[in-house]
Amino acid sequence: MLVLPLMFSCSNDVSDMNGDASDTPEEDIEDAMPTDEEMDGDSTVSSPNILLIIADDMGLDASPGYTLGSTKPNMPNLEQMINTGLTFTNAWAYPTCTPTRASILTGKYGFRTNVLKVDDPLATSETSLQQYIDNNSNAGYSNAVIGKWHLSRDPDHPSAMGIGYYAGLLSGAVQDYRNWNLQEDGSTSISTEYTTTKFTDLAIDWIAQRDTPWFLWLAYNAPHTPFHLPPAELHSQGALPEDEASINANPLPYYMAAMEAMDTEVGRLLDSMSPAERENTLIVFVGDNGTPNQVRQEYPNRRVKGTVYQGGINIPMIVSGATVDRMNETENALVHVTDLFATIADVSGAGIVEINDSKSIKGLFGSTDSGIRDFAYTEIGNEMGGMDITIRNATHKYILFSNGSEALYQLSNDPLEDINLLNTNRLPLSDADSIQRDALLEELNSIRN
Ligand SMILES: [Ca+2]
Repeated sequence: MLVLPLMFSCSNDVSDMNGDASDTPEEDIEDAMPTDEEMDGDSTVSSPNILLIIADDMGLDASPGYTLGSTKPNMPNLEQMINTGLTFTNAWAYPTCTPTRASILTGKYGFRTNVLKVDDPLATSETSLQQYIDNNSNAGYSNAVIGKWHLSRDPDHPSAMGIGYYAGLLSGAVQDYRNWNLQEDGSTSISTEYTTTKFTDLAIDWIAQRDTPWFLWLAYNAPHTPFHLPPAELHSQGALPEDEASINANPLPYYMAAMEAMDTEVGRLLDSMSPAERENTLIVFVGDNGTPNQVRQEYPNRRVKGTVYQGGINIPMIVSGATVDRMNETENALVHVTDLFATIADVSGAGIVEINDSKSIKGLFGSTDSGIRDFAYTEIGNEMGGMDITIRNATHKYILFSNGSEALYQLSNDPLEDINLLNTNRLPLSDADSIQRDALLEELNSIRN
């Protein structure tokens, strides 16, 4: 009989819950010893540039390349990435911004870093992906983070985490996309440029100055709220009314417009690169969490951003460019945003394929036959110190909510989680479902203990 701890409490200090910049002492990253493998040993590409594009609150139902959702933005540049790359259908993130970003940056689940919900600050004692590459790759990568940080409000935090150049938005959102606090090199100014355009300009300028391989983490705050009408030349949604009542009455076209504007600007960024540089660049496009409730399409009400239901955690992930040989293919393997740490380190020649909670998915870029994960895990903390946690395998998904209630879904038949197999009117479980639940609980215990 499996024994599952029913309540996993977050150990967050209360003083850290309001998003200030205080550091919490944390366990250090466990050193994973790099092997002596040659850099790029299994690739024909030499030290590719790495462009990680993070979209903010772009759910699967709003993403080109995914069947869910009937209204899609016009995103020709993302569609080009899909047509020339690999689309992951079972990528999981955290349900909100901050823990997803922390898990990419550290390769660790949130329960290990105490970054479990929005505004939890990431301790500077953690080793960032950029520091890891600096310490373990001989390729001389330069790195930058441009755009939304949301891992601390301390202007010096990106630098303390080993980011070579940081410019963008420290906090989780702007009040106005055309009037916002721009942070650059530790100093703050007011920018009246459209954020998506400004982040793109900063990225173009930074890339143009590189003379070594580079890793750019480009985190747009689009299409996060506030819903708004972007500059007309950047989108195809037309001259929508801009008053708040109209936007609130029907936010979907504004949400679409913000994604289209992002895509237009991504196109401008890619066009700024020489053909050779672009060819030698791996592009990872990923959403940070699911769809906001106001603009959800097929997901049930309130089973969206902020929850561990599929609408909160199943996010778009598309890889294309250097090191990606599979063209216009979809991949159903289970992956987690935490895996981007090991994947990007692997691509950079750091000599690892697994570290902390992170497993490199680079093998999938060229081949279908690599089982990276039998299980995927994620979680979300709440203000009361509790957390909802979930784990899935190829067919089933188990959720343990902070109040102790449980759910089990057969995702392979029930992708929108209509039928909780643990509802009393459904019990007892079939033998087959029971075996799946036990396997999920066993793995959950293994992760958490
Ligand atoms: Ca987000």
